[in-house]
Amino acid sequence: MTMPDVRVNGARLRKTLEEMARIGGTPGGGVQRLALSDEDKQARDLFVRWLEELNLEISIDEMGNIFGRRPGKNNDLPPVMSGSHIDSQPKGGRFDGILGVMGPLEVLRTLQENSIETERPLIVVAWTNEEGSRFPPAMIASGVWAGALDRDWAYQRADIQGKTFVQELERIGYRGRVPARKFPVHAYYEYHIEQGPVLEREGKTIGAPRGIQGLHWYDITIEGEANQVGPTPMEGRHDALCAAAEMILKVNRLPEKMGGNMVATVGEIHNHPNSRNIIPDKVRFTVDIRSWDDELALGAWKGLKQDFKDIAGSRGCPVSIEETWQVSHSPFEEALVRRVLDTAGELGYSSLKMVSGAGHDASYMNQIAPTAMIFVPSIGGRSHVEVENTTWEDCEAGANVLLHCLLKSANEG
Ligand code: HGY
Ligand code: MN
Ligand code: MN
Repeated sequence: MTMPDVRVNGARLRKTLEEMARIGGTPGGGVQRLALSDEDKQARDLFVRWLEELNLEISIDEMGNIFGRRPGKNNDLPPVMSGSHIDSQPKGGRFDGILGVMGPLEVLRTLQENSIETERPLIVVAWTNEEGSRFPPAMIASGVWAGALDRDWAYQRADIQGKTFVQELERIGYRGRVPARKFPVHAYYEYHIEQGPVLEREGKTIGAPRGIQGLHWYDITIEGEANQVGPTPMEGRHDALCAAAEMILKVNRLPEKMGGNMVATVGEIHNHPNSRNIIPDKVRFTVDIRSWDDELALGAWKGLKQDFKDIAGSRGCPVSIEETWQVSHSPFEEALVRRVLDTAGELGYSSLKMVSGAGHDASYMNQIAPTAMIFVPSIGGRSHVEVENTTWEDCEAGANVLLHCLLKSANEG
């Protein structure tokens, strides 16, 4: 297939990323743009302004998802969509998510300035709260849009201060009236940094994940008995933090115990009353289990849950467990994955087929439409940290692959 001789404007893409990185920029060179925060609003406002400059049809749905639609020659055909997220982790990186929103924006700018029309409409989307750090779980808004999560359940998810998703969505002025409900999509591409070490280690420029591993999130609460640390004998204590410590080491040892390809992590913990001379009486922590093998992950969780109950019993510290969120592994449409690899080759970029260890909105889009992702290397394999970095050349390369994948999909009957 002859490729139109068009490429994105790498300098302009860099400029948009640098401008976005100033919103919520942190002293360590990262960003803090928590979902539905003032910084998220600021970045959303800028993104909407850029969409308006392209005369796109803009719609904001009841989960705050922002869609910018470019008409095609035949607007009765289902559109081709590409997007990711604007929100970040606390002290997160300058590329995670935002590259996948600025990339398709750059593609639309390139098509406009070259007066290139496509058969199908094209949509760029920014999904709300992909990270799930402030309002768990992750990918909550693409999950509601895809019909996998309930909107009212999502609305009531609360942050650590007890503020709900819907209150904050309302506060920043992005609670749209358009129903957050799926519509037919011909193909979905998500452009994203790899967030791992593989592409850099293999010396490849473009990654084409064959899918995303399954993600399981659990919330554990342990009750103990507070007391003065001095006079209280060790015997007979109900120390919630010691119970948690035993459980956390069980999580860490789980992948080795289960064998097979799995990761398990405790990333967040809250200790109460968190005073050095009071025995802790309440601890809450999170469990994140991921594997391509859903059965392995579910089996691992079953055993871990029993371990938690045994530890709680032995320490007289009752445990309560919320099975917060499970999304199965998402194998992408093989033909679209192939298209990413072929397009990279046609453009002269090296490429590698792989699996995504990180979760993405593409997990839910994969339930609605043929889906594929385009990865570019993360320097040092680092992400969700302020030093997250990707070369501008690789950002441009990935955007060129996205440009031509979108053109191919938007021009097929
Ligand atoms: O958890 C993830 O992998 C994504 O960053 N939400
Ligand atoms: Mn991301
Ligand atoms: Mn992330």
